[in-house]
Amino acid sequence: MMKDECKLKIADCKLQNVGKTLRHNRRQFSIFNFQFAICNLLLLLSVAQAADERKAAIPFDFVSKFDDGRYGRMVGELVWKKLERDGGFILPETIGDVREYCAAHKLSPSPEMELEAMGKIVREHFGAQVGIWGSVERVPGTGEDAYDLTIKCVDFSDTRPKVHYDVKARTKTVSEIPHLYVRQMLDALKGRKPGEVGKGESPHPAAEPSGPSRQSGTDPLAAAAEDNWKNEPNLIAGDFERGADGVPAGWDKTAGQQRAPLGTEVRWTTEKNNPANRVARFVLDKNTAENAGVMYYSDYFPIEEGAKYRFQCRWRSDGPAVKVFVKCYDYFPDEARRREVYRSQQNLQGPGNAWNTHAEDFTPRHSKYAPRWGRVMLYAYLKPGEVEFDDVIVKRIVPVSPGERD
Ligand SMILES: [Ca+2]
Repeated sequence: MMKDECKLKIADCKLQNVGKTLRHNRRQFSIFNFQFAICNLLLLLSVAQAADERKAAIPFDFVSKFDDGRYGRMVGELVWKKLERDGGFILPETIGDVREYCAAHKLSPSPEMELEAMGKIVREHFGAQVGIWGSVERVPGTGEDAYDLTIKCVDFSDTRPKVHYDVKARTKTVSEIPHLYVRQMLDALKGRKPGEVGKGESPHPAAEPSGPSRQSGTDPLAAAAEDNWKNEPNLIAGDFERGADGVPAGWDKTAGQQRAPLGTEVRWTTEKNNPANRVARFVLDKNTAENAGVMYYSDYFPIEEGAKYRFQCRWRSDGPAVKVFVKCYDYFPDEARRREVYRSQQNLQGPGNAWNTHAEDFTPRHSKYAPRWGRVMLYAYLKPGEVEFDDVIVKRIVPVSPGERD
């Protein structure tokens, strides 16, 4: 009985491996059904490989100790995307599959690992031939663009591994990672001369935007920022759904220049014509609109200097002009208080009497002080009328390095 269980486990393992190989070959073998899969494991493996002579390549998350692997995952993702666009290799469906498998089997590929051990991971665990791995660490005390980068790309098809690329470098700008080193690595792997254009590559890579942007289609780092935008927690309570005593959770008890209690210039109430949704409503008379306007603050939330954040909100105005300030503060012990050292001023534009969505990125910085907390100030002025705000979001979309931390 024990023996049978053991055999069953081994068979199960093999099946899982075949499943993995099949996934690698999904485009060619999507028509294979389970019935066929169980008929002969070995035959299937050889058929699959004979039908597709491309090698299987596994990009791993890069090590980045400085931020618990966040940046390393972005670089791994970047390599995966470039490989996919470049074509020519069988790839895991997502790098997330590689990540999960490594976590489940306690595998942590790093540049320090012996090639033999790495080959075992690539060949035996993933049934693949080529492994791409490395590390990316921020250089403390230098500008935000300096990283110590190690990239290794090795083909383990034969008993003697073939090293296609093994480079250690310190970057001058972040864009060198995709546009210089990952590109060189791909050229080396594909046996291209440097500068020969790969499939899906821009012939003028230097002209591509280097930083994350909302047009993430061409830049894998930007795509990682968009993933963070989806998955990171909101730093403020922005939906105005919860609260007590007429004050929404996560926001000030008072509003406006006179710091008046909520209920007049700013009201925590339901959306007009939609009692199921709660919003923050500003009500401006002519005098207030033409003078100080009305401002309303969120609570403080922690921020890190040098990280990139995205602010977003929905708003609707029947007259007043609308701005948002994300103000960031350092602590001044001599004054025993926080003081504003950075602000992102955002001018919201859109048709009147309609819900608009505004989104804008910002990176808190100060040459001398360290912005540590942020808070959102919603602001309306210029013309009398009413403004509703809802779904305010602030998320960190690109992490910061410890080189800039205290
Ligand atoms: Ca709401």
